[in-house]
Amino acid sequence: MAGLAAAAVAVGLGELVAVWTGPRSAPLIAVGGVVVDAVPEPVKAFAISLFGVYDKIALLIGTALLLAVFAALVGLAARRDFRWGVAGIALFGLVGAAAAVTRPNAGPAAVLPSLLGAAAAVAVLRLLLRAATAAEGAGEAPVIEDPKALEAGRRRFLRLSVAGFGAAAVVGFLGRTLAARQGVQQARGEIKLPAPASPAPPLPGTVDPPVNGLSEFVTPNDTFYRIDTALVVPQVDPATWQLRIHGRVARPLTLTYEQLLARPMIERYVTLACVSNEVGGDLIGNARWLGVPLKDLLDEAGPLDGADQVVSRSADGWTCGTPTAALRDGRDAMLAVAMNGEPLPVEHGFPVRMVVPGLYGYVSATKWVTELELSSFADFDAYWVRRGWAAQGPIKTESRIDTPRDGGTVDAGTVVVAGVAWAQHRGVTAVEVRVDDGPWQPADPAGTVSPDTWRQWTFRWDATPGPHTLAVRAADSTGQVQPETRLDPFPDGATGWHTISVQVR
Ligand SMILES: Nc1nc2c(c(=O)[nH]1)N[C@H]1C(S)=C(S)[C@@H](COP(=O)(O)O)O[C@H]1N2
Ligand SMILES: [Mo]
Repeated sequence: MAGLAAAAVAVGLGELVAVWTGPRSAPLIAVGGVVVDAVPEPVKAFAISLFGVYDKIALLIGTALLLAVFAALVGLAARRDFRWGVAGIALFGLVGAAAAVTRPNAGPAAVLPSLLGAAAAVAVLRLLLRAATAAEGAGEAPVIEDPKALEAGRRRFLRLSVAGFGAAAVVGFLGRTLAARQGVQQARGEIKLPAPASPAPPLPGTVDPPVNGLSEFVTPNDTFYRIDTALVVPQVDPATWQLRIHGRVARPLTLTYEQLLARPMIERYVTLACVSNEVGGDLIGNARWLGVPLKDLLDEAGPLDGADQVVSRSADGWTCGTPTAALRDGRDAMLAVAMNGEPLPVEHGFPVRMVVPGLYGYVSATKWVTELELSSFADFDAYWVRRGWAAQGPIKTESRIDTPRDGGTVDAGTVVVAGVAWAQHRGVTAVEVRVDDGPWQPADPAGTVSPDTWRQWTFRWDATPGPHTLAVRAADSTGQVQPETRLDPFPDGATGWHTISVQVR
């Protein structure tokens, strides 16, 4: 109990100190961040398949549980000899401090939350163990024979322990509250978005076939998938935000948020997709983005010969490598400031992120972006490339059945099968559906506004009673038909036909 209370105080105080030293220096977040960066691919894939988008919460709970076990052991050892307690806590404090100070962009002050937390933990452990010794009459203290005094001692120990947990909760909560006040929601609310110089095309009604269970053409911000390595969402103040374009360029330049907003903006529908998306998965969404064309900015900076990779960095030190050619070949690659008519949601990269049609997010879609360094593929491997993912990440042609649901039951007769297909920047030209072992039959691709978005599709199926399988495949404007071969997402995106089973009654 004494060990647990001491650890709780350390973590709580760490949260409070991290208000000044930065949220990523808090002990649990710092250690969790090191784990995120270090776990091998199979473990990560397993964790994501088990916990999905709750993988980060699961990691933090796991880290806290391990800490709790260790803290209880330290408490037990300290009862024998207090020096064990000091050593155990010091070890943990040092692990936290080392994790915090080695996080990207961390200053020396990042060690403080863990070290001050550890110091407080030693004091709490000392206090509680004294109380426990007095209560038990163990060790050097005289044995208390009086049962009443023994009971009073126990109560005192319990009271002190509860006070310890309470104090931990209060300082931890205070830290979290103060940190939230440093957040950027208010600044985000005050932003006036400029009108686009080149607006998005109006959406024809035909982009959204009226079928229950079919994904909407435009994904609302609050249900848009979120994938990143950030255990705490970076809070980047637009008032101090700057983008540096440097490296292998003739004319390095720096832009403020105000300068960015003053430039002519384009507005486009672009479908983002994650390379980790399984066949049939939902790590994909389509939004209307407002931003400054990256081509113009790069032309101003003047990339030098051989600068074939643009390395972008985020406020929290994540890195991404994008082919320079993809940013200058005329596609609508942009530094986006708005998503579906609102300033970017904080978890989707506020104040500025990259959006590049046709490339998976890990090689193109840097959120909270602060830096573009012109480099080369030979010179630099970005975050996921270092972990074995492909350096080049063009999005593969894929398709998905949204309705009926896999494993569902439908009534015999005409069933509208519907879903989405995508081949960003090439464009989906045809979709086909196969029932059981029958022939491939053409589905109806819905309306579209650009090759950079997904395309909904429908297929009228004359369903007969019994069990059936349905498969879908798409073709893109290059004439390529989506291959049957099932490949896992690692290392450059999944392939294979989405196939579902339905029962017709
Ligand atoms: N700063 C930062 N940007 C990032 C990432 C990240 O981990 N950190 N993940 C990328 C990946 S893998 C994807 S798929 C997209 C997802 O963007 P979204 O969360 O807005 O859907 O963001 C990209 N941008
Ligand atoms: Mo991703």
